[in-house]
Amino acid sequence: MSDELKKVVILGTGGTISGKGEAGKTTGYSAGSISVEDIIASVPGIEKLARLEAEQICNVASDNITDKEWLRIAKRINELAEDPEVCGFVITHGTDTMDETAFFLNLTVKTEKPVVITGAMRPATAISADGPMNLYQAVLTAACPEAAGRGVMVVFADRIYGGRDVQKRSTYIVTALDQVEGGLLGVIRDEEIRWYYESCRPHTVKSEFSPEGLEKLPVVRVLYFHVDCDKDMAARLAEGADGLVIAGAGAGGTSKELGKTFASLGIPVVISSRISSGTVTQSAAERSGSVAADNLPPQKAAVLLRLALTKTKERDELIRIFRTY
Ligand code: DAS
Repeated sequence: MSDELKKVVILGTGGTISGKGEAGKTTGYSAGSISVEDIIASVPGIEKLARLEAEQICNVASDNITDKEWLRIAKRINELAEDPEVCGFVITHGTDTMDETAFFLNLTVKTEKPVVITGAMRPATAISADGPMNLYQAVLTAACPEAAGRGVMVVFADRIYGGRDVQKRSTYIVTALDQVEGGLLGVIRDEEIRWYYESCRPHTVKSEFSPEGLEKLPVVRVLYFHVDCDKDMAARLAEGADGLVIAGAGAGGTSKELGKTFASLGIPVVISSRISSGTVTQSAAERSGSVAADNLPPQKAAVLLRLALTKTKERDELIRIFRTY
């Protein structure tokens, strides 16, 4: 290993990339069974890309990730970023909630050094596991000087996505991480990275949010609207919550009876769409005294609302925040 190589820190959190199961199979495995060191050891040639230092934050399926892990990862990256020897970060993570973690970190890490999240759709013990290639490409990206200042990225199946816009779009295919609208940040072919687009929404050092001083995040719940949705459901979910996100139909629609309850809940309500594509406008949200999620899907609107509520409960301020990020 050459001393001239840059240092990349890999933070392991679990997921299918660290999953073990019946040899060759892609289902019925246990996520979070292999350490981050062992995943690294399974990737041929990765040691030529960077000096790697591994830290195991946790080893869980990403459905078990909580605000505690988010805050821990953000604070740890902010601390390690001070080290001039460290040039970038990779986080190994389950794909189920990878899009939420990517957006949270995009808004809370305070460094221009590349932060790249990756994972896998097939466990390490499957035929043609995708984890090793994804990790190789993630380290390549984290060590790339041109990756600096692009916010938190997700590297998956040869593509580089922005943390704000990436979503999980399939339950099984190896290209499950994708985005619906907007451009790809870049693509990777062997050791070559081609850069294409950048989001114009502020992130990392330009974001007003910080993990410092926070031990937990406000409680936000999500109501998924459907035909015959109980009109009292919003009031039930609002009990003990700091904010509510509605996954409305179409451009944020709900029944009149349900919509009428939002203004009297006593907590901020953000309207998104269950379609996970396209925008909800503030004019539509205005009718129920709510805040529009813009083009954020419900789970990402919840991330932004939780962070926004660490600063304000004022509707005008929340409208500004959702227009900005
Ligand atoms: N087991 C799931 C998770 O940890 C799926 C995955 O990683 O692909 O999110």
